[in-house]
Amino acid sequence: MDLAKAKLAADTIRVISAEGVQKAKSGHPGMPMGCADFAFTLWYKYMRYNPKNPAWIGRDRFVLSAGHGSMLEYSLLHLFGYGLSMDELKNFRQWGSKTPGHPEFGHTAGVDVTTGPLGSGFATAVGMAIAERAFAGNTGLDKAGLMPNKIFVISGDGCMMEGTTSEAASLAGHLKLDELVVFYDANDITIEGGTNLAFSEDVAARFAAYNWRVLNIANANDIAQCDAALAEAVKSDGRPTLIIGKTKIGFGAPTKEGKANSHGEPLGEEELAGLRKNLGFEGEAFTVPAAVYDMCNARVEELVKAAAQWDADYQAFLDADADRAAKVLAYVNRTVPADIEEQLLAAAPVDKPIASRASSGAVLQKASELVPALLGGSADLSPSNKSDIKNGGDFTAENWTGRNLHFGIRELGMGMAGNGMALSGLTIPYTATFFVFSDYMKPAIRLAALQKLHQIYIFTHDSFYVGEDGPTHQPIEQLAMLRSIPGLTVIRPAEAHEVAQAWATALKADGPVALLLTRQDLKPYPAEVAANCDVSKGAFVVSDDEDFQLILIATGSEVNLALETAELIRKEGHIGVRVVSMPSQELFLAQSDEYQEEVLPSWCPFRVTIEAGTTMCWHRFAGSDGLTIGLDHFGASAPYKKLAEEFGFTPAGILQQIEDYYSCDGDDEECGCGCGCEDDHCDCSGDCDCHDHR
Ligand SMILES: Cc1ncc(C[n+]2csc(CCOP(=O)(O)OP(=O)(O)O)c2C)c(N)n1
Ligand SMILES: [Mg+2]
Repeated sequence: MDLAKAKLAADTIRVISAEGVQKAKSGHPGMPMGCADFAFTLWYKYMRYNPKNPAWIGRDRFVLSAGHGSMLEYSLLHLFGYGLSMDELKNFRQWGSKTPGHPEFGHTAGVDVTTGPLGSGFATAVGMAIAERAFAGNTGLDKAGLMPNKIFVISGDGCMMEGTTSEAASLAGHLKLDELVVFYDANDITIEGGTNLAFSEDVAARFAAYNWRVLNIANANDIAQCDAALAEAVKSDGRPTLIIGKTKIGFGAPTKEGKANSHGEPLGEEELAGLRKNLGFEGEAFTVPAAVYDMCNARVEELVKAAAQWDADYQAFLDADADRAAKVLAYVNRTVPADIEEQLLAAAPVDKPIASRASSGAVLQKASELVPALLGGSADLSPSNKSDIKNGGDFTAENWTGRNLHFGIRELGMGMAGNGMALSGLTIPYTATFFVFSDYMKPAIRLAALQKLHQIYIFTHDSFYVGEDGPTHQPIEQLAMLRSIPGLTVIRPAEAHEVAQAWATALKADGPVALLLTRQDLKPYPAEVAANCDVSKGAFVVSDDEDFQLILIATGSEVNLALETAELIRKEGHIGVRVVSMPSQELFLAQSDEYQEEVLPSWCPFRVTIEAGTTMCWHRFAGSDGLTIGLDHFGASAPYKKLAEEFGFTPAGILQQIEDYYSCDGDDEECGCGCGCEDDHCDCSGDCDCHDHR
């Protein structure tokens, strides 16, 4: 590598990054300026990628965990042939640009992951490594030497401080994910000032304890030193690698270099002019010296050639063995058979009451047979989550073919790893824990939804019916939390048929899906009800009277309760009732207006929703006059049957709440109007439809 030219290229990145931020009047110039030397060296000499095919399977991955330094990535994408134009760089952070404030997967070609929440990129990279291993191990591509892929990460002080990094690093060290090479931009600066304000641990010792190899770069603003460290880093010693590089934030700026004020605001015209002068960039703004373009273009040519060679070798690998090829394609295409629903239904245990976590476990066995790309695990709760693939083997440092991951008690790390596994494009991951601990995964779930990542969450113990473990383990508000995340599909199946269909829907989805499953047994639908059940539509009728005047809408374990309540209402000679199972609000809302009207006709305002969780977000279906039955307080520690009684979750309890709400019973003598209600101010004729007169 011509060091002088490389230095010119790194300086170009600094200047363009600072100019982009200046023009946008917002952004983070300091990090790209400090990391330009390392990043350029990596992209120029070590990383394997194909700008002509950004999704190339044989590529190394680049993860900008310090996502605020997005101008660094955009400058690299511009220089290395991804077609990100200079106009886009000039349009940094503007409406409609390909250069948003933080890198966004699926928005800008070459961006392999959305980052911004610090630590998330680091932890996601661990999942990418896991998925690539699973793919390579299960297909034999590892033994053929065709998957030498590395995952390169650039992280900062913030990433090092975040808890998710600790979880992920611990797991990566345990699994000996030696394809991970993480650069730690140790500039000792964060927003509030020096890191000594809040951070004094020995990061090298910490990572060594995690079973990482730690390399140091005394001055990572020196390209030769970056080169030497990378040369070492790409030679595996069987452990993941952390390169701690000392840099100066805002390197090259006359007064702001090394200072927190270069972190997150434009340098200012004067300081920018000083930077340009210091680095010898005194022409037009946003200009790349021809020598830099030449250097990068030449490298791109080499990279494209190398990728073509890999493609040929890969094709030969596939051509040599049809079974092997089929297996590879099952991962690459994440193939799900067209008749998945029928096959899963046939595997569902529908002959006796069974907890939905257990029917899910049974269905998972079949699903894993049918979908090779499906693999996952739990945060130490697989016996409770029923999330093991029996006979799937354990995924370990030594066994890459295992389909059961053991994430350890690291829910957020697990969530982020799931994202990385989905981002790899090579697996359909699932992750599992008690539903209440989805709170610990929330930032990862949000990022999954934001990136439209196809993965499945198995959340069991989904309500106060958990029982004796008490309120810490009884989810209340988590349903509303999940439903509030745009793009996440939440499915709470009522029994085993619905569980099978929920899995089929989840496997066919194109974004994240959460399955909410019970600890307690649930009665299966009789065959005639099961025949009408269609989870993919989100809601459907499970019991109906021709002359129904009241609709009970329930999810999950409360569907049986609604059915029993309906029987009670009928028996006591009240009114005709319809019962609707609504396993997924999102899927129902995605149906046509006609279908929604068919299930919940607007002429019927008498609607009661029943769900063992917060009532928040149910008025949308109950209507403003409807009754929403749920739990708007924390649970308690007791056997679940006792809790159900106390909380009114029995047929009699539900009926009572309905009667209380629609309180007019037609024979109250105190009412002067003759309609039978208890309202002294009532002036209707008694056959009105108002709240007081139902
Ligand atoms: C989870 C999370 N918390 C807070 C922030 C806001 N934030 C953005 S950058 C930053 C400081 C990061 O410091 P460092 O990683 O050292 O970056 P540098 O200042 O060196 O560029 C903070 C707190 C964030 N992006 N993500
Ligand atoms: Mg820093």
